[in-house]
Amino acid sequence: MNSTVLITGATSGIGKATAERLAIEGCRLIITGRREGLLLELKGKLEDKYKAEVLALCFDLRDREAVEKNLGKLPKEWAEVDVLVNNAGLAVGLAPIQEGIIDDWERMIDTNIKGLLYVTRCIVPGMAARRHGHIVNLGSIAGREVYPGGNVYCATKHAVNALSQGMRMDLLPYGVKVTQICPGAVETEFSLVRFKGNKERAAQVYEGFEPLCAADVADAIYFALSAPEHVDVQDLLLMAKAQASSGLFHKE
Ligand code: NDP
Ligand code: 8X3
Repeated sequence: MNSTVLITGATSGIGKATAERLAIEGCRLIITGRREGLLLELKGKLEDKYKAEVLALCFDLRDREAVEKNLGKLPKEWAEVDVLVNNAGLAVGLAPIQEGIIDDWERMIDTNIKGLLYVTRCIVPGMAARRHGHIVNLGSIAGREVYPGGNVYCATKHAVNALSQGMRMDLLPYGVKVTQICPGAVETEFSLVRFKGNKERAAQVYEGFEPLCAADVADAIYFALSAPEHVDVQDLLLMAKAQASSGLFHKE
């Protein structure tokens, strides 16, 4: 695949695994995240191990000015982005609505909805002008169902679901494909972030069954990206064999 791919949130989990998967496939990669050390470590690995061309951009995608500064005018040789993977996102807390922490709600809304929109607004006009491009949005089973305590996180992923459909409609005349990838439980830093660094609480989420791993999701993303040009994998829901719905697991 001879594509230039921008992946948000590549310092960990699904974004990192997708960067590696696409480097193996010969893509040029723009990787982003806030943790500069991890971003540069990944850049070095992709360059050394896979001989990939990599541009690493360190910024917080909740900061609109920072997004515009970094992505509004990419260096000339990186300006034509073929694929945008809107991956960066997080859940913070699992409190019932009446006990919710408003700062946590704002972190989720600002990252999962507003940050995704800021990035999309920078990158997609070029795709439309070139009549070519592919957007991959990381939705979730949490964008299809709601579970107790999931309130605001689920709302942000329902928003990603709506935005994916809206983007597809608006970009239809421009030949830009839009794919939503909706995983169930994937063992990444997701639960560590949700439970604010509590490793034991995070580990409990994945006890008793084999969850998806980040590479499983990266494979699904590659499947969508490698479909023939006339095919758009619009929506892909993938779960561990031991998960039937957001709250139903077969644990042993
Ligand atoms: P991780 O916590 O492992 O990775 C999240 C990534 O997002 C990190 O690279 C992080 O980078 C980046 N990120 C978070 N906030 C910001 C920010 N403000 N600015 C820039 N980058 C940010 O989680 P996952 O890999 O699991 O999650 C990736 C996506 O997949 C998310 O959208 C999540 O909602 C979704 N998802 C995850 C599932 C799961 O069970 N794990 C299931 C379904 C969907 P840094 O901290 O360096 O900024
Ligand atoms: C992450 C999966 O079910 O924890 O989006 O919300 S879930």
